[in-house]
Amino acid sequence: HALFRPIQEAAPPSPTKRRTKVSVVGTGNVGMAIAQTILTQNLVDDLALVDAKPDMLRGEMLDLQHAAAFLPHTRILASPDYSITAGSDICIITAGARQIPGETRLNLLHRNVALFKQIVPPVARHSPGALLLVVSNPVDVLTYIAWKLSGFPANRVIGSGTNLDSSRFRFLLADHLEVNAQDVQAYMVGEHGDSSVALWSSISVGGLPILSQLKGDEAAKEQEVLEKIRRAVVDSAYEVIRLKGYTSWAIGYSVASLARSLLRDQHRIHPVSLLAKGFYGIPDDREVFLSLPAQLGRGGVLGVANMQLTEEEAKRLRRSADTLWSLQYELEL
Ligand code: 6V0
Repeated sequence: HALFRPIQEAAPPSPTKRRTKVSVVGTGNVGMAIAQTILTQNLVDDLALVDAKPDMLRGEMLDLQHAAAFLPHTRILASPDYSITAGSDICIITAGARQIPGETRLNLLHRNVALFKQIVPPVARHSPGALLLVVSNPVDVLTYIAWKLSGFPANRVIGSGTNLDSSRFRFLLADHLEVNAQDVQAYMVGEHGDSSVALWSSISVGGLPILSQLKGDEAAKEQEVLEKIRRAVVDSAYEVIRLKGYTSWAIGYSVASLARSLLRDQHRIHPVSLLAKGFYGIPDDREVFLSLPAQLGRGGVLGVANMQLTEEEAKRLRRSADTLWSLQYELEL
């Protein structure tokens, strides 16, 4: 179409301007929530989707493309073939067997290790310089598996980990303290899910520490309320799954915020699953991925925050490391 006449002596586009690309492998509830949040936040030039179900995948691609008139200019691609992901900056893996009501995340492990053997090698081959961001559960073990199968350096393999647990924690604390969740600083670390560790001393609102200001009885009472909130965080995934069958919106926003920090080299702190050996007394021979507050940027994990943990908190982290290590020990890769 001659809708536009070319201008005289137009210079070709600058060869240094690269398109940013994110791929999402697994376009179920979680993958699509991540894809749609990334799209609305204008994070990438190209978004590639991969799934093992070609019809559903094409349907999802068309449905998103039909929203082009309302969205920033992003090219949306989809194929069951991994070549569609070539040259990605970030590959997000959400493919997996879904957690069924009442099933623990660890029960999913064996089903998902087999899937990762099909997924990770081609992803790594087509985007050798990418960051891998693992979301499928059990996320800490599967991030370890993705690290092993990809051969990538550990700083480029990240699990979404307790980033979501921490945002649930911040929401519930904000509700209890009647403040805005964005003003609440609070971290959950360790294993995503049932054994996650709440860092009580990390809780502050607008820079004001919560527990250290209270004394005696008051502090003990508040500690009791906080413990209830911690339990509610752990239960909340099960509750949402029981009520609607799966979780999607919060994990979508949570992973998109990780993608933003990574792509835009923001150096922001997020609790994510990373190779934790050597930190907080976890022995060097324990090659496990656990969530710790980390600084994220274009190179992946840039550093791990040096926090003051109580002996009890550090002990719980080490216990999780032992549990994960003994689980991983039995897996055949
Ligand atoms: P879903 O809706 O069943 O989607 C999974 C998708 O994976 C489906 O579309 C499948 O077709 C696809 N798939 C299966 N095998 C393959 C394969 N070999 N190659 C490509 N695609 C494949 O599940 P849902 O989206 O609800 O959950 C996905 C995963 O995310 C599960 O493991 C959840 O447990 C996990 N979550 C992790 C969270 C976290 O905080 N880390 C939070 C929520 C869910």
